[in-house]
Amino acid sequence: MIKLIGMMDSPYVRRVAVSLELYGVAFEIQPLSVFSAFEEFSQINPTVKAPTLVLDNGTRLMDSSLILNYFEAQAAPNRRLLPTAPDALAKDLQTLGFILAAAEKAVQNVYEHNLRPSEKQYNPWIERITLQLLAACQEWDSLLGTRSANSVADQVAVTSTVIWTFIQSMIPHVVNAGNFEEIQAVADVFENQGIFKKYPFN
Ligand SMILES: N[C@@H](CCC(=O)N[C@@H](CS)C(=O)NCC(=O)O)C(=O)O
Repeated sequence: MIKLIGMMDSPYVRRVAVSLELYGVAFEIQPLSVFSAFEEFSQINPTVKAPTLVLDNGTRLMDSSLILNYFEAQAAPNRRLLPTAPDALAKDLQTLGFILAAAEKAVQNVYEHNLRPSEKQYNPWIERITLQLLAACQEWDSLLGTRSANSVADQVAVTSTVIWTFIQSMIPHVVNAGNFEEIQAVADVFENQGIFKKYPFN
């Protein structure tokens, strides 16, 4: 059975779990923390990056987008989460790029505050990543505003929802939800759906 290694407090792990459900792929989760289970995790993947996905033949995939590429490539047409037409695909990849940039900057912000002692924090760096995070959210919100409302989950909806929930759970004081109505509206629709509830952020 395919194994997904990582915990649902990682939006990248959650993104893969929800997507695998939507693809109809059977998998089991091994909920190892990249921090408290470092040793055990490193025996599966010495770089200790979540998500790590282990295929039945032992091949280890990592980086959520690479993992999803693998499954998107073999999804039946009615299960695909990305369009195939080049223009529509480019549009969705553009949106995903801004969402993932926001995710990266949000995770950097969380690590900066949670992993580094307060006397060692470097404010110019925090200011830089905050500017980048807010710029990414602005682009992300505008691009969502150009899509027609849809309650059928695709990759943009999945990624937008899990990253937004992560940001609003971890650093709501940095990213004011009231300024990003389109992103909030998408999250409100999808967090109420069964597949997202099956893999709650925690
Ligand atoms: N670009 C990667 C990011 C994955 C990532 O940074 N995961 C975090 C958990 S949220 C992690 O592995 N942190 C431990 C570390 O970087 O040492 C992806 O899309 O999978």
